[in-house]
Amino acid sequence: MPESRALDVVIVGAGFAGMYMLHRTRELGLSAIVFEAGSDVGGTWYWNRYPGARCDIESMEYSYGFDEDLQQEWEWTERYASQPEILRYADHVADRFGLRPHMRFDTRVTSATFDEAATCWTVRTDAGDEVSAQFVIMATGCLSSANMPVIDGAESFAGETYHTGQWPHEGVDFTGKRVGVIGTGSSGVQSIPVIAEQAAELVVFQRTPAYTVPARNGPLDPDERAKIKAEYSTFRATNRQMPAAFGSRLPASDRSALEVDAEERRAEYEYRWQKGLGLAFIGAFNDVLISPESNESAAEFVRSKIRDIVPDPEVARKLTPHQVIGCKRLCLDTGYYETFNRPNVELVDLRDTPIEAITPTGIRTTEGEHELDCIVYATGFDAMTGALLRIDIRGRDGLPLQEAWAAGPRTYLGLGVAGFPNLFTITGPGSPSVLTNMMVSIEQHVNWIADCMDHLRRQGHRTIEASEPAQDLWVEIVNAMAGITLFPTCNSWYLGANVPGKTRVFMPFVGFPMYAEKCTQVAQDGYEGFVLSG
Ligand code: NA7
Repeated sequence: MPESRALDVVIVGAGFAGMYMLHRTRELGLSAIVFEAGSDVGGTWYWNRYPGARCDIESMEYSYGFDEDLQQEWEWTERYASQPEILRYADHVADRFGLRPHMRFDTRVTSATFDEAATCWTVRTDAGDEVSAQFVIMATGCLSSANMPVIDGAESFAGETYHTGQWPHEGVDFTGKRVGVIGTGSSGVQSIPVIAEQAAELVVFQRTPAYTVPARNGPLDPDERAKIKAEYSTFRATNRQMPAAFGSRLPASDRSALEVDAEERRAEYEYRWQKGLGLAFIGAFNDVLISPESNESAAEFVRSKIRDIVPDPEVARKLTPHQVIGCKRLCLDTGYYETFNRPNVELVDLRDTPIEAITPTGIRTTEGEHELDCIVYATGFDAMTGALLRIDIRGRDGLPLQEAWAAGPRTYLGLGVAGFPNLFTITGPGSPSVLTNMMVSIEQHVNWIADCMDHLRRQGHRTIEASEPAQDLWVEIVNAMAGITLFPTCNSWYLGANVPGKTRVFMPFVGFPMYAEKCTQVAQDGYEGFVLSG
């Protein structure tokens, strides 16, 4: 039966953001519904079931910290959790906090329209629901709208095609198959070694070579796990003080890479490479993402590893990246570069030989045709704004969000948008989100939004809305922060540069602790920069 109720809150998305938002909303005694396009909870981890899918933040950190009993009872088994284990965790949380009765699955929100006279939103779905609510909270995820490249002849392919972000639930058996993978970001880097072991032949179509460091994943040491659990809340609090809200067991470096000699530099990179410290490889020195020379020293270290691992000089050359390391998100792998030493794996460098077309039997580059039974698109996402702009969101005076963001997303704190009262975005553009441990950013945003709704109720306000001047200034600050770093130097999805036609704007805010402090201050100052009314 389609819903036609009047509620306090509509939440869009049942990933980790939507789940916790629902929990907090219900704790406040507000009525709420979650609409979710998938058939169950989990968000990113519901959709990304490709072989080898795994989190690149350690499992003891990539989990909720809001409930002491929850964090004590859940036992992660691996250092970096696999997709199935994270999905089991999401399932456990949904059961434990009784969330599912308030969720509508297989239901995609199609529009949200602000009604000025009634000061409420009307939310419609593809299942015929029409719900009105005082607040709409977008928990739509940063990496949830698949990026499918437009390639000539793609529809003519007679074999099977898959996108890593929309993987079949029953899994895919590549045994005996000739498989082509397009894309070598995190999803390609994680899936390629696993597919290579199963497939008869694997052809990897690479446009930009990836920097990746070994995850050195393995079972979690029970002593280490117990040690963290013994002081979990302190551990979480220390992580929140880290620039990207994770990795506090390794103190942030206070040295420039240029301050030490070549031997010491190499030793530091080697230590992090051997220990499997993952994204913290970039944190070896405090200026790897700021100084081009420092960055080059880290990049060159990884390049030397590629030369060591891959004996064929031509393959090694093709695999070697030359962009700034960390500019595109660093990948964590298990045997990625080694995979290209296998006799059943071929690497096609699309910079030398671009794709001309997809044919009924394979992929044709300028060099000839590769015959394939399956094509895997590991081509990423329309990140951060894709899922929001797919919904027809209309604010004051019927202004479409698509129009308000025509020149790139504009928000205040990544939480609110001028002209769109009572609409919140969890980990929206303009907040640290994808540059951090997402679980920490999600909790920080959900707590802020819940406190804000509570404040409005208590003070008798009906609406809250970002002011234009505060938003303009915030957009400038986000850009200025990015400008200090090397992030804007490559065509990354942080900039929207991976999607043809998307406006090139650096979307996340660099630096979690400073951001979180600003949000707290804004709330303490009576939601400074927002207009409260009614
Ligand atoms: P990414 O990191 O955006 O990677 C997508 C890959 O697909 C990347 O190598 C792209 O090359 C490639 N790509 C995209 N379009 C094309 C076309 N048209 N032709 C050839 N190659 C193409 O997405 P992932 O899913 O791997 O990872 C996303 C995030 O998930 C990751 O950062 C982690 O946070 C988890 P390009 O680099 O654009 O040249």
